[in-house]
Amino acid sequence: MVKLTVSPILTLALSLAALGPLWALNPVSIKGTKFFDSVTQDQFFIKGVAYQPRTLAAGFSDPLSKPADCKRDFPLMKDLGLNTVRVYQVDPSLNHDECMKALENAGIYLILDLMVPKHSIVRNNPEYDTNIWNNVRSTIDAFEGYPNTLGFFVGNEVTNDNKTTVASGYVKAMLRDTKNYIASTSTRKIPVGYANNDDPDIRLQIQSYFNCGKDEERIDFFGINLYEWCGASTTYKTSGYAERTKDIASYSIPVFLSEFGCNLVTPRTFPEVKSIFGPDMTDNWSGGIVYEWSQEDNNYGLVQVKPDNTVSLMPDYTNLKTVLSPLRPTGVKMDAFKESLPISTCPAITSTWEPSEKLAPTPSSAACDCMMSSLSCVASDQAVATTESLGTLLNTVCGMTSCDDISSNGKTGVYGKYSFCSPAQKLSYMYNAYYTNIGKKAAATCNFNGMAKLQVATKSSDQGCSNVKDTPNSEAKAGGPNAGDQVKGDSFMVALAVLLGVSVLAL
Ligand SMILES: *[C@@H]1O[C@H](CO)[C@@H](O)[C@H](O)[C@H]1NC(C)=O
Ligand SMILES: CC(=O)N[C@H]1CO[C@H](CO)[C@@H](O)[C@@H]1O
Repeated sequence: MVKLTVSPILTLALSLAALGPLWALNPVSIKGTKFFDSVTQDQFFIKGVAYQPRTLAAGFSDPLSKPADCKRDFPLMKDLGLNTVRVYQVDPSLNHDECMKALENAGIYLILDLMVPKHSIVRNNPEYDTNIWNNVRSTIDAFEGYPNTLGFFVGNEVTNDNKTTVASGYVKAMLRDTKNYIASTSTRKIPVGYANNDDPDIRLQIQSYFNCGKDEERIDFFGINLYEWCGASTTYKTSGYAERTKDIASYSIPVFLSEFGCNLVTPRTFPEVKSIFGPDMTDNWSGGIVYEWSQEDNNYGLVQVKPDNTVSLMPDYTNLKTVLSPLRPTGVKMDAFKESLPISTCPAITSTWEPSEKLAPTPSSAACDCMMSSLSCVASDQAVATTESLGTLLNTVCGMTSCDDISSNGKTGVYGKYSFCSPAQKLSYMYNAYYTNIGKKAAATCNFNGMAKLQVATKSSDQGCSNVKDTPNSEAKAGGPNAGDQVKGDSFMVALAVLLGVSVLAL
């Protein structure tokens, strides 16, 4: 019998290794117009599916926080030949380790949307405030450590016609902040993109807009939600797909279909898949994301989630697998790929393309907190609790005294010094302005039917407050196991396991 003495560090390595597979997916990186596996240097084509099951959940639900569902669904996606999921909404405060591991085990990457309905830039009345930005930062914190986080979408169809173009300026401000934040907090340059709708009036402006200007204000990849190919009687040429390929032929960054799969003819047979992953499109596109995994009211499902929480495959699943499985685009190798195209020219500002070149400032909670501590009259708890009517309350006070300090105008490029504060903070600032300037600090003027209340200011004025900057989300990072450390831990384990394998063989 051979007596083995195992050093403590090897024991540690063994027990860590027992926790999960030793391999991790190689991060995907971008060179020019294409995605590549950063280790093998193979070109990477997105074979994706939109993943946001909502059948059994009332309202908001984070699909990457439900390990049982993840383990049910991801092997089926792998079987179908998919390598990417697009998720639209998560809750950054929940734990995603198990689902991200389950994704990785299935060889699948994540593209995650950063804006959720509750905290988003609204196309008809765009604003970019601390609530939105803090949620974005927390989401980046929660996902940047996973090696299979392929990218983030900074917006999805925000501007969707020629009347809502100002909103794109606010998205671009958030893009700038998102890219700067990733650069300062992440060990890996996770790319950031935008998903466009396919509005004929403005799609080319949007495409150019997000790929023009300064480095930090440009997306790294572009998605088009494309539903032009409906049914098997349509072809690459007649569907509009060939036209869209011309639109992007000289675009300098990777483009893919961030959603596809028209369902005017059902069950879907996905004839477009042969073009997307074949010679028609692989020179110019990087794949696509079929809409969507689970059957919902809008009838796009590949699978049906049943009441007992199991799934059954729908005809669309089988049909997609049939067309997808023979297609294996190989593309080019990263080191051999030299093509480099110029960035886009910014679209001219016209009556149907209105965003100002001057972007909204970076929202700073620290600036708003500083301002709040200088106020003597603030919104009452009752006012803050009535989130829906904050806008109405603001309109009322803005009818009485100037709201310039809290307003923003993305068309003229004029942004008030507290335009990025939360609605409740803005209301407080305005109640205080009314109380100070019009009410001459008479206690009775800080009331507004119980919506305002007096407080003791801890600062004598708000001077300098608007320039106070936030630091990166240090609290969020210190709060729990940092996913970034885990990744480093994984490669440490791989290295140790390799050493261990060698020494075991040597025995
Ligand atoms: C704006 O969009 C509408 C709806 O698509 C279209 O009818 C109109 O012609 C467009 N306006 C301009 C100036 O392009
Ligand atoms: C419309 C179209 O197919 N455009 C281009 C796609 O990519 C190839 C290779 O880079 C070009 O030669 C095509 O002109």
